[in-house]
Amino acid sequence: MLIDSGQKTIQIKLVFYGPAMSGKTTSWKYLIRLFKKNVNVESVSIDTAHSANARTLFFDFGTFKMKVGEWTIQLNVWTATGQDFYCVTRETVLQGTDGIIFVAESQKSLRPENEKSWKELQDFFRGDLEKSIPVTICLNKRDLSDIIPLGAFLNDIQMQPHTRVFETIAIDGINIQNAFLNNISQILERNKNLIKIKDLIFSLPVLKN
Ligand SMILES: Nc1nc2c(ncn2[C@@H]2O[C@H](COP(=O)(O)OP(=O)(O)OP(=O)(O)O)[C@@H](O)[C@H]2O)c(=O)[nH]1
Ligand SMILES: [Mg+2]
Repeated sequence: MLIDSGQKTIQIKLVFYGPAMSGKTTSWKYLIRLFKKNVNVESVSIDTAHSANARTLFFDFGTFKMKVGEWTIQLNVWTATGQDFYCVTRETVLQGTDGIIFVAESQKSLRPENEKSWKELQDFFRGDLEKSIPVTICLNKRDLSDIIPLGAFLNDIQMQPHTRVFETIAIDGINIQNAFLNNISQILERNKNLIKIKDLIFSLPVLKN
């Protein structure tokens, strides 16, 4: 997080992370559309060259500026690629991030992929992930039929009690904004001594669909 008290600007970095094809780019695109619709938000977005089948090659990146009172919050939002061929890029994308949204797969057949990706993420943070950084989980694709029950998922992914799980449908934007705001609120809460503007946490705008 970068805080410029003179300019009254706070920069926050957030990364969508998770197994291949779980819906990271779809969630990110939904947020981009949402922010672009909102008149108070300036935004720029880049999705890096996607392969022919629309897989993310390296990352997607978007930046949004929102006015909250007299402060400007600049949100820099990235997605990491889930493709193992490009796994070296994942750690780079995570550098200096303030928060992580872990987008998990709901399809039963892909259950081990969640555990693998979650373990990789834990390893990047030497097992200290949720202590060092706010994490929010999206259990995505809840619209599909053969899906992992929430209870079974919670059993697979051993997370800290303070980490929240949202059941999402990224293609329809269901719960994506809630997961996003949960992560941003945790980031602001953790840094409240630095920011000294508690009200900020409670005044994040909820954008209209
Ligand atoms: N049914 C359903 N399909 C979804 C949902 N979210 C994403 N998808 C589909 O899943 C596929 C992969 O979505 P992406 O957003 O590209 O996944 P990703 O995690 O960015 O994939 P990589 O960048 O390759 O790791 C696409 O065909 C999406 O349309 C969802 O909530 N429900
Ligand atoms: Mg992607």
